[in-house]
Amino acid sequence: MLINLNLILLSILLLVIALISIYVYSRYRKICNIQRIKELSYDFETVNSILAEGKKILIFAPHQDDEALMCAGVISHALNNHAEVKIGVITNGDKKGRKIGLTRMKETIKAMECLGLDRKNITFFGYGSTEMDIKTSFMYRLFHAETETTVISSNVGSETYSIPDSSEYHYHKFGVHGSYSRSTLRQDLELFIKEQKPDHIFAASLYDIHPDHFILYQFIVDAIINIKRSDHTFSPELHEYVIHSHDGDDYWPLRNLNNNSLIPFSKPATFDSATLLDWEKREIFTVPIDMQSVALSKNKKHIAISKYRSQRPSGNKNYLYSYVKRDEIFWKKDFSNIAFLASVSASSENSESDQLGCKVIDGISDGYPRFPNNEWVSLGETSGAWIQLDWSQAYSVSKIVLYDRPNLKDNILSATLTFSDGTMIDTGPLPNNGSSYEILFAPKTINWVKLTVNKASGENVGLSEFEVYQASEFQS
Ligand SMILES: [Ca+2]
Ligand SMILES: [Ca+2]
Repeated sequence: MLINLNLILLSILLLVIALISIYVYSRYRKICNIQRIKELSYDFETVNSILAEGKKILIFAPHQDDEALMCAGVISHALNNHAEVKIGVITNGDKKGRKIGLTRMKETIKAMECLGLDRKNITFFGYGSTEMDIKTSFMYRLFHAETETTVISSNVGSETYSIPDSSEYHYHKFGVHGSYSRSTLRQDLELFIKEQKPDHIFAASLYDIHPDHFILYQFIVDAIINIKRSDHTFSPELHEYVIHSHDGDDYWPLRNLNNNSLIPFSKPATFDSATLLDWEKREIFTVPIDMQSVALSKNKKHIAISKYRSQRPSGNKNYLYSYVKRDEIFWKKDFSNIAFLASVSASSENSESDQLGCKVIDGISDGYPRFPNNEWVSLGETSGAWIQLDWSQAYSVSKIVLYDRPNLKDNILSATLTFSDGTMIDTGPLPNNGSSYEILFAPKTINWVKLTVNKASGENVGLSEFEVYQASEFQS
């Protein structure tokens, strides 16, 4: 009897030891797996270097939800790293009426709270919003209004507004609602950006097909350049993101498959034909681990997007949730370009079609046919045409980037850069499609540079952009 009892106790003891061993082993495997996944799959190097502690991050959203669709990961990473995050929501998303606009503002606040961003870091600007049709686009009509002060009406009114307990930026600054004119938006944007003095600005791309998006990009670029002209030290990096690609929302972003691992954003089929961006040069921001969960009910970005209830995130074949991806992607623009501080003269310019010499320093390196008013076009000139940048002070420079007119007829085949110190550099043919042509050289101290065309094809030679960069202080 005693032997039997000892045997039973021994068996129970062995069983307990076996169960504990299995438990410890499974925990150990799980920890090892997590560590292996972290080591192998999650590269946060780019993200952490940009969204670093103390950096000022400013995110512009054309409509309420854009801040989460392509920047939820950015916001979360930045907050984790103790960077400063501010969000500016420009339109009220009120194409279907004022009531829905007010609802959408509250949805942004809820979604951002999910990411840990305090309400006080969200600013509503209170401008109008429209469907994608360019002719009726509020931002497009504002940008192309007859004068700076011409007032444009949206679907619901002609002045800025916000939710009752939180005034919009213009009212907050001036005590009155701002009338919808180009000068009012310019004033609001410049004042806001000056106040924030961001190191990094995130904004919808020039190549996003929604007019409210790509026009806002142009307003923001104008604002940055204007600020830089009065404060030369202001050199933020602009990171542009695409929400609505030329593929159309039915096709891009690719919808996520159930029970599958999250995929990265794929290249839109129309990307190379519709944009001058280089897919291979995109910045890849891997989203934080809590946004990588395939169990979407636990995925932090999925949860944040679910707060935009008025946009029916579960409807439309899960369109909005298709922005829950393994990464968020951007293209970087560097505003340390000192050409913005120069005055421009040219051998001739087409003033009738607003294709002036100064368009080589407007921050937009594109032209006809997509953006005809953002390039310099000479009046019937080829070889012999010239354009010159003059500064009121001398700079030590070591890099120039030139952009040919993007049309395939007009092309600079060779040119000479002449510098104020008497030196010269010959260029080869510029890429005909308007992509960048970079010239690096030993630092030279100059106060003007002139590009003279030696040989060209086409009838009206020109440039879409002319960038000049200072030598790094470590160069000699
Ligand atoms: Ca330009
Ligand atoms: Ca060309």
